[in-house]
Amino acid sequence: MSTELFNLKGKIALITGSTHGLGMAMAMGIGNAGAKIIVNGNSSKEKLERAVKYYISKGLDAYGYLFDVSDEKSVIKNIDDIEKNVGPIDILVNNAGIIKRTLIKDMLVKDFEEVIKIDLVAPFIVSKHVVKKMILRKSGKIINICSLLSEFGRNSVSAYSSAKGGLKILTKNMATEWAKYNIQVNGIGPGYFATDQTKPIRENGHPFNDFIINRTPSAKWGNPEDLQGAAIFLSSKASDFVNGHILYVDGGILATIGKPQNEI
Ligand code: GCO
Repeated sequence: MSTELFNLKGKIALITGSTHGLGMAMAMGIGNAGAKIIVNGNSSKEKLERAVKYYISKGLDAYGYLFDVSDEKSVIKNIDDIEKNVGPIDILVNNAGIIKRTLIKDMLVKDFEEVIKIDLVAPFIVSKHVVKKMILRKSGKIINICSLLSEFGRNSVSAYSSAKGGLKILTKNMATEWAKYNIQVNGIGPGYFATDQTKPIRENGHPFNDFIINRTPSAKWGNPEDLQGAAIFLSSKASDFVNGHILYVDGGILATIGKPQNEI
């Protein structure tokens, strides 16, 4: 049956940064397709526990692990614990990320470095240690959450787009090194989604809100659930010969140069 291609029953998926936002929506999708969900957060134990309870209340099999994805020692320890206590990580979604919106001339080096550390170095660290076990099993799926800003610049988000541009190329490097072990590494590039992260540029009459609606052929912000299809596809057998691809889910922004207000 064709739906079998997308069935994730019996799989275990670690989704970093899955206590809220896009990570949570993708984890829900992957969980509803049958996988056990490893929920990861770093900010607070309570928030993690609340998220795990939420997943369980929705009928999913979910387990929480609190760790900082940019701390290599802690990553190694938690991956070992997950594999020992829950089972092999079949699917890794490198989703955890941060953004700082400051113009380049005003941005502190330490702030630039912090964004690069979480958004680019951490996916390298987590993948490096998860893949070692995937290589032994000759099977695995890794999804790096890139961004529309893997392709574009924008005022005030230089560190974020540098990291996301780097993550796009890192995805291709991972695919190059690991495809021969039957490990597929791909990326998802979300466009503009209605999440907490975009709240400051979306609400209270912020001009960016109208700009995005006008700039997006679908003429709206994405709903986090819109990412579920892409996440399931790249986690499943359906994508077994797809390697190093970035799947943009952006309502068509990348397809167009945009339009003036009056359409013509
Ligand atoms: C911004 C947004 C973006 C989005 C998204 C774009 O300030 O431009 O927050 O960074 O989060 O990644 O695709």
